[in-house]
Amino acid sequence: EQSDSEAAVFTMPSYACQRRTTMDNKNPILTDALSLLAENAELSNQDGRGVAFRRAAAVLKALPEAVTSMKQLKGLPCLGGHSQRVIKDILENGASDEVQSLRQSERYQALKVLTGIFGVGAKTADRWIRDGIHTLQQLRESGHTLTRTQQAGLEHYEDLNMPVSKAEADDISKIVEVVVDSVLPGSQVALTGGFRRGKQTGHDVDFLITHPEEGKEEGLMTKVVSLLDSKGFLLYQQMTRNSYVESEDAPALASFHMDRFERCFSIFKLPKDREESLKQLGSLYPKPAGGVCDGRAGEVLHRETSQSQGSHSEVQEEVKEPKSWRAIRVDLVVSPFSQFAFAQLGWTGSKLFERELRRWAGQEKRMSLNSHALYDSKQGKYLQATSEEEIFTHLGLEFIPPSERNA
Ligand code: TTP
Ligand code: MN
Ligand code: MN
Ligand code: MN
Repeated sequence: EQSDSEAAVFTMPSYACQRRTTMDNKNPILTDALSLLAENAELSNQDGRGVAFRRAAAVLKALPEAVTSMKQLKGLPCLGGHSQRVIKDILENGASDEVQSLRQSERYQALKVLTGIFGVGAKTADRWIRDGIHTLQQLRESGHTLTRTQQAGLEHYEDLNMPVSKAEADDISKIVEVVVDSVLPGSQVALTGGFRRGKQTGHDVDFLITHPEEGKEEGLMTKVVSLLDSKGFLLYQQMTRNSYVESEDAPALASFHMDRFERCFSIFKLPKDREESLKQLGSLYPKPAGGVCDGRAGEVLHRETSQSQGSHSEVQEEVKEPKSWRAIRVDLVVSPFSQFAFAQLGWTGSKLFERELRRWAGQEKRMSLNSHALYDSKQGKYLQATSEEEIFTHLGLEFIPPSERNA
């Protein structure tokens, strides 16, 4: 029997990018509570408080075992008074009153519902709530003008709020690979974001696309998106241009932190039946003889199609057929090959891990890191890298693989 005085006292470095955080969280009740406080702060435009709660949650996510007593925490960084109070409440009473009442509050629930619409952020949701709008029904009846993005978000609300499975992410990967390869043979498509960190579900699927010959990737996004669209795979798409130019001088901070790749925020229309995806790819698949084929696309053909079995045997005229597809958020990013390592590091996440990497770079190394480049202010020059490992080395950090960036 371990008494309080014998329980291990934890220690850890203060930046999340100095720690290994797997998906195996030993303190989910504590971290859920702190994450909810963080989310509420973010939704209330209190970003500073939000980050503080995110950092506290991340410290607990990195612990090797469950916390049993407050004494174990005294050597840990990033645990402010408020976070400690919440942890103490949960350890002593099994729950935090503050978190419970927040979770049940009308305002929090309305914020969740409204920001659950693709294209609606905290500011918009807050404005609507002040206009008395708390539900989707009230929003629809309000006559508020919605952006094109918000209209799509509202239309596909249910699907987009259903977690994306790894199997669905893999199905979309195949489609994107076939389409990208047919537009520009030799291109590389990499799954990034949460799925690269080993998550089993996500709110979207993130892809990074490049080509080993620098410059060949220019204009690629437009072609990929129009081919996806013409094959019937897109319900919505919003493209933005690449405007990143490396400057000889120290980059202006504001613009340096903005991501400037060719990118596309989209909503995919994924057939539930995988055979249907193949039919939709049509002549792109299988590859015409002599075309470049890396063999991976071939897997699509041999996948199980259990969902489709028997679904066409009986047609009842009066019963509405269940929807044969599902809407899924997909982010596509095109990166020049020379920036690919930075793009990969910047888009793999987690968001807190990214934020901490940039904070480490600035505060500890006088460097600026973004998804394009690493600038060293002391040497007055950009540092090149062809792998994530090299970037960690430039930053004086031990390499942390994607599966351990779940801060
Ligand atoms: P997300 O897709 O939002 O998050 P995620 O993949 O970690 O988790 P989820 O399952 O909820 O999808 O973002 C992925 C990474 O992309 C994140 O580390 C931040 C980065 N990113 C940018 O660099 N620029 C951007 O404009 C956006 C939206 C994300
Ligand atoms: Mn994602
Ligand atoms: Mn997300
Ligand atoms: Mn994303």
